[in-house]
Amino acid sequence: EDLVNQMFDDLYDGLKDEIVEGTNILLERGWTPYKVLTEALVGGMKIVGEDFRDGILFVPEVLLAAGAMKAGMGVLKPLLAETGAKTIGKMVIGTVKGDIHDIGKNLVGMMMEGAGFEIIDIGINNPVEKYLETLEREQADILGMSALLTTTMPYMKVVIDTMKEKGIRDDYIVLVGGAPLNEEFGRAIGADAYCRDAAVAVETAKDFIA
Ligand code: B1M
Repeated sequence: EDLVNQMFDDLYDGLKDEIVEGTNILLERGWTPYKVLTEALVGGMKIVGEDFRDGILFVPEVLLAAGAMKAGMGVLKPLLAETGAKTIGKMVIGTVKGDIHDIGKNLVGMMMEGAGFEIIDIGINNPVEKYLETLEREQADILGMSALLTTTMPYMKVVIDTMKEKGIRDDYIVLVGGAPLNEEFGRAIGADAYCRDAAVAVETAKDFIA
């Protein structure tokens, strides 16, 4: 699709209004919100990520791209929310300490909400205390942690180890995700599951809750 390629360019250039417009046009053409999300927005962000890695794009440009991506996600959010679905579980989700990446986490939250979960989003840069106090206060079923940096992903183990020390590890389903993680890492730190993407997070959460 020409429009999708145009949206890749617009996301790359951080053009919010154009991304909102492109998102709406794809929806009008009958694309499902999920397809717009994964193929146009996440697809575009992948290109941004590659050029960021290769030193072609820098933080200010990537921030603009992230802003445009969020604007597109804003259009899709209400559409992904299933109407009238009763709550099937409660999840506390946040990005770990030292890490400010939040797009993936937000996306997981959106999709989980759409599938009928209640989401308590505690944002970015979360110390272990914040996770634990929120889990307890909210009487949540699931803890979701996100990390995008190889330097911050070990913090997930700090959180899980602290839960073990306090004897509350098994009170919760612990799901982890983020681009640098994998299945093996999830197992090694004692999470219940590693979730490759938002759709997998939804399916995994449903399996555990059932
Ligand atoms: Co950053 N950054 N960044 N960045 N950034 C990466 C992660 C990087 C891979 C880029 C690169 O070099 N190619 C690299 C990390 C390298 C490494 O660790 N080895 C990197 C770096 C180095 C940095 C800085 C250190 C750069 C600097 O300052 N020199 C800095 C760190 C700041 C910090 O956190 N302390 C930094 C900053 C930033 C911006 C602020 C500019 C911006 C973030 C804006 C924001 O989030 N609001 C940014 C961005 C946008 C990226 C890339 C380009 C895109 C990330 C993204 O949003 N992807 C990223 C490149 C990449 O990932 N390839 C990069 C789209 C999103 C939908 O995917 O987050 O993977 P993702 O989420 C997926 C799955 O992973 C999964 O589901 C999601 C949806 O399918 N998932 C979960 C994620 N969390 C989950 C939680 C779950 C379940 C599934 O819980 C149950």
